[in-house]
Amino acid sequence: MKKSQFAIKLSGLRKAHETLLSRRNVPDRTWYNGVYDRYVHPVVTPGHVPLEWRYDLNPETNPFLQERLGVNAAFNAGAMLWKGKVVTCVRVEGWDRKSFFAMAESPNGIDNFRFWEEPCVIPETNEPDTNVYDMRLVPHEDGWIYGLFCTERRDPKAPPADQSSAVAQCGLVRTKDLIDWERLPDIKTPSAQQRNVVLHPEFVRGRYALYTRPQDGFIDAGSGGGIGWTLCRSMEKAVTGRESIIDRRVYHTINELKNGQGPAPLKTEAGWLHLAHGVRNTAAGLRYVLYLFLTSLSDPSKVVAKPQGYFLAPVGAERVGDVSNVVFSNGWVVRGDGTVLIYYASSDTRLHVATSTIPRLLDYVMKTPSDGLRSAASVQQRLELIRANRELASGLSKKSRANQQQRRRKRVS
Ligand code: M1P
Repeated sequence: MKKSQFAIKLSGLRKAHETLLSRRNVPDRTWYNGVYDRYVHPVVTPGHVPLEWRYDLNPETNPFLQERLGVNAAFNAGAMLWKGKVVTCVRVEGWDRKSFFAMAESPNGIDNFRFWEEPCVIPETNEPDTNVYDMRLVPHEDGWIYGLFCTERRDPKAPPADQSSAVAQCGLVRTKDLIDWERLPDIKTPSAQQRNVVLHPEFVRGRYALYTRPQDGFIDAGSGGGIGWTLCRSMEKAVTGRESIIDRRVYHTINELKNGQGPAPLKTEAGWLHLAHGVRNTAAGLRYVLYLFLTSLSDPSKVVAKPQGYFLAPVGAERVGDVSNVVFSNGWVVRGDGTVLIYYASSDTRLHVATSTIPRLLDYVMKTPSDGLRSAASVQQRLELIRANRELASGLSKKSRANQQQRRRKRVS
């Protein structure tokens, strides 16, 4: 390619990139459920990743302006408020299948997400991570911001023919500025495998509290499995006690196969509000959806309300991607104006936002019936709703007939 053509091509790439980054995002008016709003565009995609991270921009060394280190996906992001902006710690996956973390910030949390100049540099331990992903960013009351993420290494016990078995554990970093990350030892729990480990943002009885997902293998059928809960004295050499299950997997529900805590819970007047993902089996493979539940303020391990079914499932284009039929969330924040920004990724490919408020979410969690676990119970729930609506409608029509009569009588007199 001639240098002049290179310059024209590069300027086109820059323009297209800027157009994507500055694109306004608006609520999707074709969607309504009263619980949350969806948005027309995803908030972060592989296309948002800076050109400098993907292309060698030197015409001498890259005369064809080829993409050298492509990005396959930008998804599952931790989130928090930072200096008046919303920051997300995005899982960026390269063409080489390895994930890494990169901060992207937005003034309103809905559009104009821009990556910081360089990705996060996460120090390794003596046992290097093969792959890292799904960071939960947790500002803890001890003053540190913690990043808990999944670290995967090849299973040392796997024979050479098996090149996919992994051991997953919870990697841990802490920071004060989201730039310098101090690596701490991986969290040690009694379980052979850990994913979706999340730090509770406050001390509980003077200890750090963790949500876990104990597993022996791919799924832990033995103990029943579910979202676990455990305490530990220190995050500097975190060794936890026994895990108890606070939200169990249940046959023929949205989380029959597995589930995991999403981001750290939000503190509300009514209790700790939790966002989690549930996984069920289908003939077409696994289906990941999001659900909410509420735990007690005095004991965050005690579930006090849990609506039946899912809160958010993939729709439309969200259904398709690298791992289709998946929504996953590890980040949400409450903006200064009370808006809850829920970051969810679709099909392991790109990141979206849904917005709501604490009163709307609490109304949903506390007034939606809990799971009846049987078809007959589901019919009863629906009958109650239908009959209450019928009564309401007949009450309203009686009232409006009475009002009409009253108006007529007034006219005559
Ligand atoms: O592919 C769907 C998700 O699978 C894993 O989540 P979990 O361990 O709960 O099944 C993770 O790899 C996650 O990143 C991914 O989105």
